[in-house]
Amino acid sequence: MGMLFSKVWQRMLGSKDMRILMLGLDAAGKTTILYRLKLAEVVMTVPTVGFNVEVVEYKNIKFTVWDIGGQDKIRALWRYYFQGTDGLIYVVDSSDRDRIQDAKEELQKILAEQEMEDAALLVLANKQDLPNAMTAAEVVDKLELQKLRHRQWFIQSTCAPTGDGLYEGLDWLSRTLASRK
Ligand SMILES: Nc1nc2c(ncn2[C@@H]2O[C@H](COP(=O)(O)OP(=O)(O)O)[C@@H](O)[C@H]2O)c(=O)[nH]1
Ligand SMILES: [Mg+2]
Repeated sequence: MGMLFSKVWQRMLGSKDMRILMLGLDAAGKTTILYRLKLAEVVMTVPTVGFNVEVVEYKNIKFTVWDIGGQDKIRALWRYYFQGTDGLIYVVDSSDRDRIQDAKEELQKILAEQEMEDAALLVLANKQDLPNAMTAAEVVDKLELQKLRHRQWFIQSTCAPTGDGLYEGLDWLSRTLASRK
């Protein structure tokens, strides 16, 4: 039912297909974002050996979502999903100072994949409502985003449950991808 709905949408509105990956450590807020974007009803969970992938098709956009971290053994499987990626949305729990280093390392590994060479990068510094949250500037620093070369990237502060910042972030991403055509 959900998939049919999205297929109809795709036919109506689909000009050029767009593939977006949304990744981040577990508990960063990815699933909450899907709900907030009212995309939850079109979420299809695809159980794969070792990890669950959430796939959402919205208009001409295909979102693919999974938790990264501690999966080096199955990393080879990721490549299948990396192919053809236009944009990467990387969600960070800004209050999780203990794991920001892990978040950085995982991001670097993803960006090093050849299939991700041209992907635009939107980092969501999520959980900004929590008192201990790192600012977006701190997240830029900890993830070493300034060091990125030949990559279009943007950081946006968000609070997933209220939706604050989400559309600003997606607006950047959609404009950036549209300007490439
Ligand atoms: N305070 C706060 N909690 C959040 C925010 N985003 C997500 N959460 C909570 O963090 C937990 C993990 O979120 P979830 O979306 O399941 O993370 P996922 O593992 O990345 O899919 C849930 O209890 C969410 O309600 C946020 O911006 N602020
Ligand atoms: Mg989730």
